[in-house]
Amino acid sequence: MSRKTLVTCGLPYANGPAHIGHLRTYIPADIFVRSLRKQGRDTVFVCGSDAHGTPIVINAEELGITPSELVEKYHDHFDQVFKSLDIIFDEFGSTESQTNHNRTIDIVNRLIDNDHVFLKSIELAYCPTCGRFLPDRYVEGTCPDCGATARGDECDQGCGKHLEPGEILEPVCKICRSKAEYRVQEHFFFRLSDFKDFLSDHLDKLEGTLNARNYALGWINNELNDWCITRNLEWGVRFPDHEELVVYVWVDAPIGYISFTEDWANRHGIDWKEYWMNPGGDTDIIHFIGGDIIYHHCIFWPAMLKGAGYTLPRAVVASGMVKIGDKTFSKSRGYVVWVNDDYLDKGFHPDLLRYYLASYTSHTKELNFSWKIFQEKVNNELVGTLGNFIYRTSLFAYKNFGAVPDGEIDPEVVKTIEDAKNSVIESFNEYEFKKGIDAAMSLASFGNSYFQSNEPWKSIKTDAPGAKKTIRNCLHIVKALAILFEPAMPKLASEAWRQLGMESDSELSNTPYDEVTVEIKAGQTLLKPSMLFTKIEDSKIAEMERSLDDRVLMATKKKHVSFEEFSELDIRIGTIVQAEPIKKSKKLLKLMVDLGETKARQIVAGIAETHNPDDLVGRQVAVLANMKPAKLFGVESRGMILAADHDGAILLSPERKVRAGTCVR
Ligand code: B3M
Ligand code: ZN
Repeated sequence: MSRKTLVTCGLPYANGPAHIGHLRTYIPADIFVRSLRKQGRDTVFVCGSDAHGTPIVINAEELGITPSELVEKYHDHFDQVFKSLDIIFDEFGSTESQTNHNRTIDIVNRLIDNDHVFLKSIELAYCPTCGRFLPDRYVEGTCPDCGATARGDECDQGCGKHLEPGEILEPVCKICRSKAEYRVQEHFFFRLSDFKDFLSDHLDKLEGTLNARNYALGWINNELNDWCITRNLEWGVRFPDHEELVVYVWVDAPIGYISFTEDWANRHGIDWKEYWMNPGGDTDIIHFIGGDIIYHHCIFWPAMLKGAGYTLPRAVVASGMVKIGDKTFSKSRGYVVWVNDDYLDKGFHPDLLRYYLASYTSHTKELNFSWKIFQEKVNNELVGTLGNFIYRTSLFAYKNFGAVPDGEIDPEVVKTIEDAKNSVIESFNEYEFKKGIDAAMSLASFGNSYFQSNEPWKSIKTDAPGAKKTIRNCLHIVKALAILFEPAMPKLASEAWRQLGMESDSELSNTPYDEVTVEIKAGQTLLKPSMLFTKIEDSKIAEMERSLDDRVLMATKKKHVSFEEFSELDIRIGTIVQAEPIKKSKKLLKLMVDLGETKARQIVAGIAETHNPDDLVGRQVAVLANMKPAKLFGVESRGMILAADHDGAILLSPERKVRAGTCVR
C-alpha cells in the first residue's frame, strides 16, 4: 500500500475579505495537491475558517453584530473566493463547528491527564475604564524584547516574538485607549518546557521548507516559556469545567486540521484516525502556512500533538511574505490588492494570478506584486511563449487537417517531454513551484523552436507528409503542456485539452503525468481553436495602478474639519517650569507647564527618549490644553505637548518668547 497524504493550509481568520497575500499560501498548496494526484498519490486537502480570537470579537463589536454572524459572512466569502480560483478543498470547515469543539476538548483533557497542564497566578492587563481583562488584541504596548510597539500576543511590527499574557510593557486598552493596569488572575498553562528534547528531535526530522525548520530551531535554543492556554472571553471553545474561560485561539485553530479531516472522513465512511491517531502509520501530514506563523506550527502544535498522543506532521512548508508595488503589505495604509474587488471583479482570469504567484519567485522568498510585472509576465510568458505555441499549432492543424495528422513522433520530442515531466514532478515535490513552472514553460519554448525550424507553412506545399509529421509532433507537445500546466492553471489547461479533442477520453484533472508519453492519437478530431491567452493592454494596467494609488491616498487622507471644529481645540503656548522622569517608564516624562493659569499644569509627555529633563525647564512649547485628562503609569496628565513626529519627538516652540497661555490659532 502506498502512503496517504493529508495537506492542510493555514486557516484564514473569518474577519475580513481575501487579499492576494492570502493566496501566496493557498495557490501553491493547491498546485502541490494537484501534482500529487497526477502522480497517483492518495491525497486529501483540508482547510477552513479560523472563527475565534480577539480580533473577531472586537470587529464584531464595532460592527454591532455577533461574532458568529461575522464569521459566517467571511466563511462564505473565503469559500467563494477559493472556488473561483480553483483552490479546491475536500473539506472547508470552521473552527466553530461542533466537531472542532469536541476535538479541542478531547485534546485539552488528554494534555491535562498527561500532566502537561497546570494552573498559575499571573498578572494580566485589566482596563479600569472598561472594567474588563484585556486578552491579546485588546491590549497594545511595548515589546519587552525589542521595544517596538506590540499587540498583546505578538510583537507584530518588531521582532515577531509571540508574547504571553502579562509580558507586554506599558499596556493600553485598545477599546478606550486608557492605560491598563495589571491584576492577578489564575490561568492554565501548557508546560512547553517538558517538550524541549522532543522538539529538537522533531525539528531535526521535519521536512518541508528550510525557513520553517531553521526559524523554529532558533527559538528552541532560547528558553521555552510555558504557554498560557486560557483567556477571559465568551467567544471560543470553553475550557473544560471553567465557564469563565475559553482556550486560546492558537489551541483550537490547528485542531481544526484534525476536525476538518474527521468531517471529511465521516462523510466518506473513512476512519479519520488513520490520519491523526496513528503515529508511525502510513500517512504524511503536510502543513502549508504563511512565514509569520512558523512558531505556532513548529513549536506549539507538535508539542500539543505529542502531549495528546496524536500523529505529528511530516513537513511544514512556509511561504515568504507578499509586498504590493515594493511596499510592505498594509491594509491600513492602502497597500493591498483584494481578490474580489481588485482582481476577479475586474475581469481578470483566475489562472493568470495563480501563474504569477506561483512562478514569480521561489516559495520561501518575498514576492512583489505589481500590476506592471503582472502585465509583463502575462504578455511575455503566457501570451508570447505558451499561448503563441499552442495557438499557432492548433490553428495550423485545424485549418489544414481538421484532425490530428499522422506522422512519426520524433525521439527528440519524446525525450524533451520526458525531461520536462521529470523536472516538473521533482520541483513540485520539493515545493519549488517556480522551478516546476519554468520547466513546463521551457517545453513550450522548445515547441516554438521546433515549429519555427521545421517551417510547416512551407513544407505543406512541397512535402505534405513532412508538414503532417511536424504538426503531429507539435500537437503531441501541446497535449503534454496541458498535462504539465494543469496544476498551475487548471482552467486554461483544460481548455487546451478540450480543443485538442481529448475530453472524450478523460478529464484533464484526472489525467496522470505519465500520460505525457502516450502519443496523441492520429485522426482525433480537433475543435476550432480560440486564443487561450490575450495581451493585457497598457490602459487596463494604468487603470489598476490608479485605483491602487487612490486607495493609498484615501488611507492617508484625514477628513476636512470646519473652523468651528478646529476652534474646539484649545492650543496654547506654555512654559515648562519643571520636568522629571517617571519611574519604570522609558518613554515618559512628568512636566509642570505654566499655561497662564493660577497653577502650573501637570502633563505627561512621551519625550523621555529624546529629551533630557534638565534641558526642558524654561522652554516654551505648544500644548493642547483641553485634551481629556488621562492617567499614564499612574500619573495624571492634563494636556498634551505637541511635537513633530520624526524618529522621535521634535518639540514645537514659538518664534520668539510669548506670554505663557498665549492662544494658538
Ligand atoms: N488564523 C491566520 C494567521 O495568523 C491564522 C492561522 C491559523 S492556522 C491554524 O495567519
Ligand atoms: Zn478600556
